[in-house]
Amino acid sequence: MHPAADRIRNVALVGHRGAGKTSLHEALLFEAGVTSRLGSVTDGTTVSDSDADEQARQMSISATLNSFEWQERKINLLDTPGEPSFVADALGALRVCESAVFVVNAVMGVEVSTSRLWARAAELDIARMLFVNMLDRERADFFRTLEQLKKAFGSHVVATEIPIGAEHEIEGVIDLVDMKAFHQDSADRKGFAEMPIPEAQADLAQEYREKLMDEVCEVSDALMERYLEGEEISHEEVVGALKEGTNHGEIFPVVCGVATSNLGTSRLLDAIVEDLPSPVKHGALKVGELELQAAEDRELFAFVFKTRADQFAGRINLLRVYQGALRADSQVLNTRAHAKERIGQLITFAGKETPHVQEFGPGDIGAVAKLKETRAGDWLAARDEPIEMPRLKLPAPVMAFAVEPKSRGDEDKVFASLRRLQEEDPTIDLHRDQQTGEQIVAGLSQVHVEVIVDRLRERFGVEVTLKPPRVPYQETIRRSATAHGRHKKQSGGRGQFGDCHIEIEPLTTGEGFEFVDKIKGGVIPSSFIPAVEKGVREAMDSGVLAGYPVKDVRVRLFDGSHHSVDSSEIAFKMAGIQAMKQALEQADPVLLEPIMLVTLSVPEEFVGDVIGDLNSRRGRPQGMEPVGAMTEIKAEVPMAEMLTYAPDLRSITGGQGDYTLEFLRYEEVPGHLSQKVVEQASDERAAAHA
Ligand SMILES: Nc1nc2c(ncn2[C@@H]2O[C@H](COP(=O)(O)OP(=O)(O)O)[C@@H](O)[C@H]2O)c(=O)[nH]1
Ligand SMILES: [Mg+2]
Repeated sequence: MHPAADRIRNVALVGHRGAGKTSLHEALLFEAGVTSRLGSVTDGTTVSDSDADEQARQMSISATLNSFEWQERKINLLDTPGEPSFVADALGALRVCESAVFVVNAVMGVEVSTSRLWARAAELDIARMLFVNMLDRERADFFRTLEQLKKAFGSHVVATEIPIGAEHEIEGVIDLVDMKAFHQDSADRKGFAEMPIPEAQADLAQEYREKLMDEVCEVSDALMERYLEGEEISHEEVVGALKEGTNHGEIFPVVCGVATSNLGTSRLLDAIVEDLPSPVKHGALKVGELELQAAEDRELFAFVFKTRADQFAGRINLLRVYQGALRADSQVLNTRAHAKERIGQLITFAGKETPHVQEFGPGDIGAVAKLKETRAGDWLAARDEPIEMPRLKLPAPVMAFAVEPKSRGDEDKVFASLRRLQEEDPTIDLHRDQQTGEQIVAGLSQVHVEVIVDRLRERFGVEVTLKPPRVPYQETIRRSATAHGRHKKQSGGRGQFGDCHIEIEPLTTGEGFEFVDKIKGGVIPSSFIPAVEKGVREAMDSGVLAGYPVKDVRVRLFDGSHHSVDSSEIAFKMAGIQAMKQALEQADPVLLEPIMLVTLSVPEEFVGDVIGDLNSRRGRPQGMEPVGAMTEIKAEVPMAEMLTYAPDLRSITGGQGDYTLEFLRYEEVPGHLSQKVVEQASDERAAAHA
């Protein structure tokens, strides 16, 4: 019916943007016979990156799943985006796989995302293998890259093959386990034929064979002893130890090739099957009290790791079965919504085809369409069991834009479509601007938000314009002050009366808000005190300087009075607002701005220009270090100076620089700049009321 769990390999292709993951994914599908032609990223003809925006930008934005057979195993292969703005999909994919193949560019070596994703894979404790790609390129160097990898990820990174030839003369590889050489039969660009180890490389091969054996024998003491005594270690023993070591993160095998000419891919497929663990071998998944085992005879638990919204096809959920089996035409429970879901068809992906299957067994990964409630992060189970996957640590959305529909009346459609895109991308934040009422879309970067706009158009047919991002300023106070608020109205019948005295004082940054009730003798009845607090909070939503939210203030309510007939909640709330506004005016209010940590990766020759530019943006460089062929620069820069940085960095570095932003903290805006923000806010208010 479905493949046995020990015959499944779930593998994520991860790495820095441009290392060749999508091309490798394409080559693996071609090699496995899923497709009959090798597509290319430059022509926009690959199976993965099939979205129009991915083709236009020549970069992967979503994870793509394809399933196929190799050596009687089922491989579920996930191509993932390397661009940091779309890291959610890469992390989501890593989480449901036992293993990852890190794709590394043999010219650039270890890059920023390579290291970051490595750290996440280590946290998730998954088996890792590396594919050194682009050996055909000028200045590509397998051995230099290997040394870099060892330096970055430790001595357990070890080559199981080395290339024959280099750059445009790359021909094939030497397998260090069997000490056999293979070259590509260039006629059909498929498969590998055995050849004698070239004379000139015999010594080199022997040297690297020994390095491999040193690592492999470390896996078991018994093996090491025999190895040191010069005993023969059999092929089976080497393969067994390699697999054991890889599964436990004690060995990280390195293979190599050229994705775009399908060189080395059949050997990579062999290595995936032989060295990487199956769901059974990798062991149970502990989630809270539950221990999920990839076993047939247990009840179903399947985790939805990705949702894709589509105007026509509806919602497609990608899921991983951890235990039991998921059947077509069955009923399961969504444990978050506590609701039944009808499972219709089960879908797999194989190139352009989407064959349906009757069942996904334990350990398998596949898709299901048209579920009502279910979305990424949910569990589908046989019964309503409280189960929650630990949350992914994702970067915070720091780049906000206001979106406006191009045609009036499309507001609801825009919002509904944004909501659906948010379902598939947890790093999107949607909210309304308190002051302007504008719909704000925040993402991880400018490119991220631009992609969201493209998707609104392509998938939902709505056109929007982006307005320059706004900085989420805040306000706070620098000293204490007291104030009196009194709301009194006498108009005919019953009047209104509320009266309060408050004192406010600064809290340390990040403490937020504290309300202390110091009323004695019931001068304000306790039933009205929450109303005063409500008023105070409302006044804090929009500060007295420029209308930004007020933070880090303690408010002490210490006196007041009431009237037995005329007092009401609304009257005390009004008094609270009044008192707070007055108090803020007198407490030396200041404007705060978000400070970001910007991490840049640029070629060395641009470092000077990039730092100079950061200085002109009030940036404070924090350090610099070489990472592979690039230099990584860290600097603290106010968000206000980084709003449209992407095109500037692109022009400084000729498109070769990358950056990410991370929120650090709020800091006071320098006086002259603060004045500008205050003036701008008052102009905007004037315009809104005109
Ligand atoms: N010469 C050469 N180019 C490659 C190779 N692999 C990928 N490329 C090219 O490098 C670019 C980035 O590849 P892509 O697969 O999109 O990288 P990804 O971002 O890791 O998915 C594309 O233009 C590919 O055609 C390779 O092995 N050799
Ligand atoms: Mg890609």
